[in-house]
Amino acid sequence: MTHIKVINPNTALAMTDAIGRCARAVASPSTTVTTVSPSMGPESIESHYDEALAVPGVLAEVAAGEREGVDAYVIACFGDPGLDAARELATGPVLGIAEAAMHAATMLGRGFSVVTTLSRTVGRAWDLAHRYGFATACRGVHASDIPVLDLERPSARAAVIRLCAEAVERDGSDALVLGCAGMADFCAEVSRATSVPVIDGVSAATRFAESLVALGLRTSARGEYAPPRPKRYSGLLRDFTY
Ligand code: 5HY
Repeated sequence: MTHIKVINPNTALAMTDAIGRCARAVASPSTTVTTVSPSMGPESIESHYDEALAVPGVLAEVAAGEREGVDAYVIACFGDPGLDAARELATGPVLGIAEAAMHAATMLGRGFSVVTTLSRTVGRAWDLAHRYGFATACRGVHASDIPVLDLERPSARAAVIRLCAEAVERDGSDALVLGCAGMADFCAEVSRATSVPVIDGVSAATRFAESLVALGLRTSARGEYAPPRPKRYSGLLRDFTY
């Protein structure tokens, strides 16, 4: 059995449940998927401040996963918060949904569009496209300006689907990346509205994580992702002493 821990870095439990359903829907029968929200953190992540304050919760869940014998992790937030730090703690692979979705998109088309939530998160999406080497393949990042926790509203869903179709036409792209874990279950409807491959990072990251484990591959313990050097952390972070 492979055990994948999917971490929703925000504390919105309804969203965590929806993310869990999407991950389990694509996972192999021989894979156990546990989906969690940390006990600390922002109810949604829509700014650099939110993202920074989501990281300790992500790292606490990875540290707990190492004690639980987890084989791989998925960070289910499109900013991939704490991805590098999590890789320093984890033995198994750690995948961010933005990274996984962008990789998948470039295997399916020459160029992709991203549809995300608030316009203030567009810069972060471009940062990640550059970081992951997809600055050219990413043809556009489009904000729906719908707050993360409003995505479950039917009107919001319809607006996102419309924007996805417009984005693909406007950018002339061949694939579409859903820029929020809260859009994970929009895939089928967006596919019908766009007729291009639509990638949800939660599903892509879950299957990629499974594949890396099946290949016997783990995060490198040498160099940048080597375990952090032991030291004291103080104040609210004293429990993070490594
Ligand atoms: C996400 N925020 O996937 C990101 C989306 C965003 O709480 N889950 C969040 O807007 O960056």
